[in-house]
Amino acid sequence: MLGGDASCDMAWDDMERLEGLEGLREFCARRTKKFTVSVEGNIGCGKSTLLKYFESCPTVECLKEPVDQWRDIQGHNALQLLYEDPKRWAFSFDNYSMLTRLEMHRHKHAVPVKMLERSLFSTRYVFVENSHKSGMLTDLEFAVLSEWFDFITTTQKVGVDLFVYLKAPPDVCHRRIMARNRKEESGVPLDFIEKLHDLHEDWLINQKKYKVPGPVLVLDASHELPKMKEIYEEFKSEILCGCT
Ligand code: D5M
Ligand code: MG
Repeated sequence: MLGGDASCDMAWDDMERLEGLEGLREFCARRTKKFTVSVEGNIGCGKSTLLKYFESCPTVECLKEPVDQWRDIQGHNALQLLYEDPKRWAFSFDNYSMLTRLEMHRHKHAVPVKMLERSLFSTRYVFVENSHKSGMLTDLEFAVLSEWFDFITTTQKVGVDLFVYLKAPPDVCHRRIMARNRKEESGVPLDFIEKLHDLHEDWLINQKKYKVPGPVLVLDASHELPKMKEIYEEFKSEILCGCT
């Protein structure tokens, strides 16, 4: 295993004595330890695809990144505004993004594994960090978001048992973003993806400025889908913290 407190209070093998859906419910009711896995990585690295792959797994509940919510905050498309005029809208966007992340972290799951598409931590250590470094957030706006983050992470249950880092070269991500053709992202420059890549590396690999609050499993996400599916299968047990 990967370290961290990933021990189950009841062996998954015991499932064999508890059959079918009823057995799964019984198992879940008797467990006290559940797992939260956060899938991290650059825009276009394949996070949604990985979640989709594990969605049908009865031990997993997947929570997609709330992009649709960001596109319609009481009629406002925050994602579009962010890309159109980041200096004006980064604070509003990141503020709201943190709220929706907190909702994901607090979501109670009945099955053993909750799989998140990104976390509060990547919002702060990658996106907010990048917006500040590139002058899209003023020092004051950055300080406000940082204090919110510190308050939330010290007072709320937002723990993550495993970070799965889908690592892919920026040019590969950029190509996939252009191919998926999300209208808000049509003008995303490669340079932006490179900056986000470096911040993911700083946080999840080098752990220079910020520590990762959990173990990290790094997967090479540079391949096309058929090979990616093989990688998901190979690492299924690790990705699901043993709850396959
Ligand atoms: O796509 C998610 C989209 O949302 C992508 O355009 C980046 C954007 N995003 C996500 N979180 C943030 C924050 N916190 N700030 C700015 N932009 C953000 P995906 O392919 O799932 O990464
Ligand atoms: Mg996605």
